Amino acid sequence: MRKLLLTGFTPFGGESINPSWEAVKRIENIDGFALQKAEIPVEWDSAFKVLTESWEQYNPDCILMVGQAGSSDSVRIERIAINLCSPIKDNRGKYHLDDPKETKIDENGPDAIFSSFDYEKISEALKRENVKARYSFSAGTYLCNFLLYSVLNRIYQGKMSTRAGFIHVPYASEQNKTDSPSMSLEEITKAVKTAAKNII
Ligand code: PCA
Repeated sequence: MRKLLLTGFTPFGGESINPSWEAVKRIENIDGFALQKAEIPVEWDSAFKVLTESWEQYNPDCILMVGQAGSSDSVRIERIAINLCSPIKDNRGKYHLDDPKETKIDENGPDAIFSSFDYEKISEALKRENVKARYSFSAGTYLCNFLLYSVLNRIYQGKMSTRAGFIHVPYASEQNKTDSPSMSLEEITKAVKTAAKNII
């Protein structure tokens, strides 16, 4: 059986929940996969370390990371990660590398790396489940892009066969964001489960 590592993030930006982790938490099993989960802190210096610990311990065939994209009205299938971090403070009030300027994730790494999951299969499966979803060609320049780039770069540098990708989910309606689009946690959980099932 294939092994899947599924991750979501802790709350950030003053929120009390992060729908990405709430959805991951609710998923108990995925047909065809042995499932492992990790909650990733919204902290530049520990996010990738926490994911790597689970990676090394568990040696997954696939990694699906999930994050919240508050402004989005649909599930975003992230196709690419870039080697750049904006000077945005994390949950500890810190910048990437403590530098209040734009920084690279890996000084010697490629400018961008494509996700390696089966994005077409995921997109079609989400359509079948009537989940509003689209491709996205920018995961931003904050922790989500940082985590996706770090994972894809480790696979690339290590010539590993692990398949990895990222989906962004909207706010959960339970977060009561009256002026932003949202989806119910139930719908978001269905979306994450469907994406995970079709990752490969
Ligand atoms: N979303 C943020 C970081 C954590 C999360 O859930 C992002 O899009 O970068």
